Amino acid sequence: MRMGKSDFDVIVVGAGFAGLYMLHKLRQLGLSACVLEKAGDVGGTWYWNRYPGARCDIESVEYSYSFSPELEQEWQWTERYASQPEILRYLQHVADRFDLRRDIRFSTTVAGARWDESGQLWHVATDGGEELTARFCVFSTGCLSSPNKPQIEGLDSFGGETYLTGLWPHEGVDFNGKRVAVIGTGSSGIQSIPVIARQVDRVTVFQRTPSFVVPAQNRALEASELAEIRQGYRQLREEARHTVGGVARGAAPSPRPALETPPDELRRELDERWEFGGLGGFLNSHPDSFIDARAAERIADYLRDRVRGIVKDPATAELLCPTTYPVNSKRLCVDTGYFDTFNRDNVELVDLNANPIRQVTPNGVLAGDHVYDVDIIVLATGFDAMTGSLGKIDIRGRDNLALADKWSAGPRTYLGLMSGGFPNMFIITGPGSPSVLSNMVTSIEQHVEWIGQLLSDMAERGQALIEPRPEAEDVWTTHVTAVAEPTIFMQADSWYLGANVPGKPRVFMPYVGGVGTYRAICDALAADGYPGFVIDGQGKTALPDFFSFLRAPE
Ligand code: FAD
Ligand code: N01
Repeated sequence: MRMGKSDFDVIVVGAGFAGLYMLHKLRQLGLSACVLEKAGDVGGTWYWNRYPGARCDIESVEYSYSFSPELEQEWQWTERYASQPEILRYLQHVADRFDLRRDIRFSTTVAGARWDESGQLWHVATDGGEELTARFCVFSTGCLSSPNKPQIEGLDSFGGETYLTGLWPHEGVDFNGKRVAVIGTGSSGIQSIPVIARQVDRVTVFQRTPSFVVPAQNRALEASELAEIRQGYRQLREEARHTVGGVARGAAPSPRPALETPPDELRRELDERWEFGGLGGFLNSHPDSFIDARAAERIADYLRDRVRGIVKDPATAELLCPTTYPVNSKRLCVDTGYFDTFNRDNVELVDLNANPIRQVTPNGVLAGDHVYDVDIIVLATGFDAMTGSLGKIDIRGRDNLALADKWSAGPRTYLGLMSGGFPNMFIITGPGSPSVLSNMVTSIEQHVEWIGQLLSDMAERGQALIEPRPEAEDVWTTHVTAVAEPTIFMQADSWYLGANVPGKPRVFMPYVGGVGTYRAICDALAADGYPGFVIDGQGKTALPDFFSFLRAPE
């Protein structure tokens, strides 16, 4: 096999949680690596999403790296759910502590990546016209990193200020005394609206679909609590790696299905979960609620009653109650004071189902027959999830195959890690892996470590080239759809399904099989010599065995 000389062993695209750890891992393996990052610094999600109220919804002691026990012991989280500035400081600290910045080129957008068959290299082109080469290419471009600007007539002619939550200005926004429109009531809207409402003259919330929301119950972390967590940190992390959601500190699943629990008892149990707070309280509460819409409805009833108990105006409360999709079929939102915000005099809710936005005028928003004059429009309108950032890069594999063409009917991967026809190219938390259904740091670490192990095994065996077998990719893609099919995830117009982006194929993208199961599958494949992959033209053909891996774990 003829191999050209490359600038680097590996080029990594993106310097968020995934890219930073990938770089550190590659250095540990003795490989030369370069990270290309569009932003001016590290942080990814936490660099871009600086909107007021932004914070994580997985407890920070778990939404953090586990790869370095020293880092784990020395970093002091101040709150149960850290705010965006604190998470960004953490990632900057990681970059400094492991001296990562010297191999990262900031303010560099990757425009294209082309596989060179004769040289067996990736040619990676930047927006500045530079071309770099590497034997391997890792895309850690993020699942929620391509903000969705809605196509609303007149939006660009608005005379005031317009901000996307996912591209928030570094200098902040002065809301003092302003009239503000917030469009969108998913997680970003729900986190930002209460904070914005406290600063402005008036905020008008434009809601198309209400969200199911549970309280964060955020609080300062006591030193004694942190000390206790640190003592058992290794065990906690190990537990998390084998759970469904990548989280070990969440409330345990209920012993009985929701449908078999008497109503009073269910309410008491859900009250406890409400007091526990966060995603950890509700995510695994009743497994039957993920497969049976009637079970989901019982939990939905509880959450709607909570809304009615908080929001004083009954008509507003009803508008804030979701009724058109099952709870958990979209990502549950976690709030601090969201519903109570609607009891303020300076907050108004506009139901876009009754009064659709007709256009944005130079002075405000025309919805139904009413013009809402505003100074600022905040677009909390979400992301082109999982495939958005990859889709903006012209990625060409063997025979000039475009990834965008290959995925035109939906993403096709083996394990969410690789796609056939794109040799030596990896995706971290790609479609087909648990990814956005989990604590993403747990899933990122698992992918980085698995890729690291693979590269190390290949180096040891003198191997240079890897890609999935087409049959393996078919099996996996079918499996990802098959496990999602019977779940309530298929019953909502969610971004998991690409339903929020006009024209995007409707395919359930993340793997619902759970973090622990998925890890067991990946580990079993690695231990068995990577069946399903072609390595240097050779690969185990034992695809029937592959199915036993799908049945073995848990
Ligand atoms: P990102 O952090 O998205 O980083 C990707 C990087 O790639 C970005 O810096 C981007 O600039 C860069 N990039 C993309 N395209 C290019 C290109 N063409 N050229 C160069 N660079 C490029 N997950 C959880 O598990 N728990 C949470 O509590 C949680 N909270 C969240 C809150 C918000 C507001 C959002 C938006 C997401 C949240 N997530 C959460 C998901 C979050 O995205 C992940 O947890 C994690 O931060 C992803 O890290 P990453 O490195 O994979 O991707
Ligand atoms: O985006 P979303 P997000 N006109 O897609 C509305 C993570 N995250 O940024 O549902 C009017 O959930 C849209 O309405 P509808 C987390 O994984 C986590 O809030 O399409 N409205 C919806 O209400 C999350 O799931 C945190 O009818 C329009 C909203 O905009 C993911 O990121 C915080 C519209 C978009 O909601 C995405 O969350 C933030 C239009 N043209 C993000 N277009 C944490 O809490 C869209 N909408 C940790």
